Amino acid sequence: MKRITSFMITVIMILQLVACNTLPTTIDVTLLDFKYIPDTITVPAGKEITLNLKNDGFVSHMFVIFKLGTDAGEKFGPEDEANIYWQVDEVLPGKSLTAKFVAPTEPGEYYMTCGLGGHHEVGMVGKLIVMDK
Ligand SMILES: [Cu+2]
Repeated sequence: MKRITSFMITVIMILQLVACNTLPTTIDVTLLDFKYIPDTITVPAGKEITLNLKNDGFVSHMFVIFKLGTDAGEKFGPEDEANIYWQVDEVLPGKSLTAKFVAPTEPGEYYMTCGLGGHHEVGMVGKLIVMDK
């Protein structure tokens, strides 16, 4: 019984290791009016992330990641600038863009939104989940 238990623990540890190592560093996100698909992305902490953004909407969109523990509150505005971790300024409608950023080293759930006029307010938000490598 003890042998089976330690075997199971080993299997679980290996599975966790495999799961962690397979966290993607290339992410595809489609921008629509007014949402991100997917709206939750998971990346490994501290790794360089390649973000492929495709705007299938009729208006421009941004991709803004906030610092841990901050969000845009009710309304996105200039007062939020200090809380921005990283951003893509603008993806024009019908266009694609690839950008790279280094994921935060601190694991957690980071708030994402679109900083263009009123998009945050109509729910163009998402979540970046940073996991320990
Ligand atoms: Cu937008």
